[in-house]
Amino acid sequence: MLDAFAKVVSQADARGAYLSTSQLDALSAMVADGNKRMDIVNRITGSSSTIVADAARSLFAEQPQLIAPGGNAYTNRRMAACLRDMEIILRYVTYAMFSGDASVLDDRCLNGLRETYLALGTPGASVAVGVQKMKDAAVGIANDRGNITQGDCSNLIAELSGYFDRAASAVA
Ligand code: PEB
Repeated sequence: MLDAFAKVVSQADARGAYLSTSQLDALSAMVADGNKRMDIVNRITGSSSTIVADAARSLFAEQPQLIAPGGNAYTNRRMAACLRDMEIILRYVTYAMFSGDASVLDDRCLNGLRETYLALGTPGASVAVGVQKMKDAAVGIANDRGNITQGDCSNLIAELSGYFDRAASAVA
């Protein structure tokens, strides 16, 4: 599990080199946007239950076969497992966003997840739709300016979207 700093150090060390100017510039840009990054993580964390519940509700409205008798989220046990899975994925996305690096998401959440769903008979494509719905909600929350005037967040939003896309494509 790496963060953006450890990643750059490990890449430089593998080459036996000092940190390059471009590596330092990239990290320096990341530090400059640090408060925005924390704010995004904080907002998503604070709204996590809503993000998960709304995404699940919308997924089941679109794919009612999941909650019909015999469906993959039918019975409270499976419904609970499904909501829990979405919560876990969202939590790891917030860790990746905080770290500025996908490795925590990859190593601790996505690694083997497709195989797990295959073995369980859980439709990965439906999980991916749920993840995309969480992405839309999280991006909306992260982008919500309220009555604050603030700078450009597009790089951070693109990075955030990328973590959700990574999770969705890992299971689809
Ligand atoms: C991954 N999910 C399930 C299981 C595991 C995971 C390991 C089997 C064990 C269990 O039930 O707890 N666990 C989960 C995860 C990590 C982890 C992401 C990462 C660290 O440790 N059913 C649907 C929807 C979807 C769904 C499409 C969007 O209809 C999920 C939610 N996951 C789902 C369901 C089960 C499950 C298990 C229903 C239970 C399957 C079953 O027992 O039949």
